[in-house]
Amino acid sequence: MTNFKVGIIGAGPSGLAMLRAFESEQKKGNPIPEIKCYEKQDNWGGMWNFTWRTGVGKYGEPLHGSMYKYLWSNGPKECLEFADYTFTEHFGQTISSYPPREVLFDYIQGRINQSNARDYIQFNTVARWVDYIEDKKQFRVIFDNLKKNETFEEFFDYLVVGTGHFSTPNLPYFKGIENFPGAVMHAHDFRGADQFKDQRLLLIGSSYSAEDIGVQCYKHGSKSVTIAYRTSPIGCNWPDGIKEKAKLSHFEDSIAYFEDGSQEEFDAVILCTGYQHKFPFLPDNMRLKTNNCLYPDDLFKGVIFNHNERLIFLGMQDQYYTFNMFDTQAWFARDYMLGKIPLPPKKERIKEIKKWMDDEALTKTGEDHVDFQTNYIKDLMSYTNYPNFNVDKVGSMFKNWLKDKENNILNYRDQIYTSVIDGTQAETHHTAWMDELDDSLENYLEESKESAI
Ligand code: FAD
Ligand code: NA7
Repeated sequence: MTNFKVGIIGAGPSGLAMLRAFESEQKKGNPIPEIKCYEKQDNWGGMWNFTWRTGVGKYGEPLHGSMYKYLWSNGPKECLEFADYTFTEHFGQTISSYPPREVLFDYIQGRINQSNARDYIQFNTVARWVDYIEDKKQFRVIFDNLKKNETFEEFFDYLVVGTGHFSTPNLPYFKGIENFPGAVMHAHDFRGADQFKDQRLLLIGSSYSAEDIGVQCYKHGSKSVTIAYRTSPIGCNWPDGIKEKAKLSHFEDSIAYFEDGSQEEFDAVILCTGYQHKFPFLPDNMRLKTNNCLYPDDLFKGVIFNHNERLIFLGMQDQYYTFNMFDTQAWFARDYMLGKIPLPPKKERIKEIKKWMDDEALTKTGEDHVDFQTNYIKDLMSYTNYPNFNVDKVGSMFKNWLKDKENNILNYRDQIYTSVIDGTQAETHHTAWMDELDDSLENYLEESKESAI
């Protein structure tokens, strides 16, 4: 064991990637530091650990989960596949390209269950506050053991923050919304389409949440779905029953007024207005301050905090790539902590960060964003021994996925892709996505049903 100690906050896909990265080094017979991971929920998996709760959790903490019933992967699984653990290896059979939440959760667990990673994690434990002790070059972290209702502290030489950033809602005010008579909620509190059956729904925002909640509510029987965008529409070929409208102006009771002069009555409003990067346990000088973008400022290689080189953030970017990006970040962070990757002087780091940020500013289309993140991952991979995979090919799959969605938002999940890791071509799911109302693992893996497509 090396003589330093690493603290990991969060056991979602990012925190678990960090544990996996160290484990793979250990398996090679190489020394690793002492590691401790703290997770405020009672299980791992982060967002993928579904909760029926809203508001606060069992112990009164702000609830982390934003996922909902009937959530199916919103991108091809081949674009997020772990390079060291394939879907085929996990399920022992070929599956479709767009599995439901429970299936992806199972896959995440499958990889981490191969190790003793659970022993490193203390569940029901929330990070409350962090200090950096300059002369010792250590972090002092105060935690609450929620179950025991006890506070304790731990010291670490490196601190890895993997607490996600799709959990604290961005909740803008719209004039008159306080008098809207029906349900008003943020996407964070949406737990499924059932309650909106036969209702006229207004969704505010025009990104992933609006797109997916809108389509799900349409699928599960909402009377109509209207998506109000601020800057630009999602721009799919919407079916009758879903439409987009420019900027919402205000509400008068149940009527929404739009800036084009039109008005419409609604039964419910869901604010799909995104999330805030929120780190209530970090003091100002260690807090990452960013909006949802592809290259947050102050993070060297998108990972190492530039104002404190021992503070590491994982998964803070807006995400096309997910699980495989967290892996490449974790492998980079591991080799940096182990002293295998030297840190350039701060001036050079600032220059490099600026270069990436300038490049992001030049991106305009979804395809540009995909290229940007593809290049980012390729850069990270060039530093470590994360198993090589064809990132450019994954980038091409993402571009096809963008086209699929544009062509037909209702059946893009019926398309199939081929793994770049093991060459497995996905199976067509036994039921077309629009007809599939059962998102359970058992139903999904049932092989006997004949393909309906
Ligand atoms: P999270 O998964 O958010 O995990 C962070 C963990 O940190 C949580 O377990 C949390 O409890 C813990 N934590 C937070 N604060 C503290 C604290 N103070 N102390 C201790 N623990 C703490 N990605 C895809 O690839 N495909 C999809 O289809 C997809 N759909 C999505 C749908 C929704 C509605 C949302 C919100 C996200 C979706 N994502 C999807 C993106 C998803 O966020 C990532 O896949 C992934 O979960 C991010 O992993 P993470 O570990 O960085 O963060
Ligand atoms: P995103 O992708 O951050 O998008 C937020 C959206 O909210 C975006 O369209 C914004 O419009 C819109 N927004 C923000 N503030 C406002 C106001 N005041 N008025 C109108 N519209 C607003 O968040 P999502 O929740 O969609 O997706 C996050 C993750 O959750 C994602 O990874 C999914 O997988 C699930 P803008 O374009 O800025 O004008």
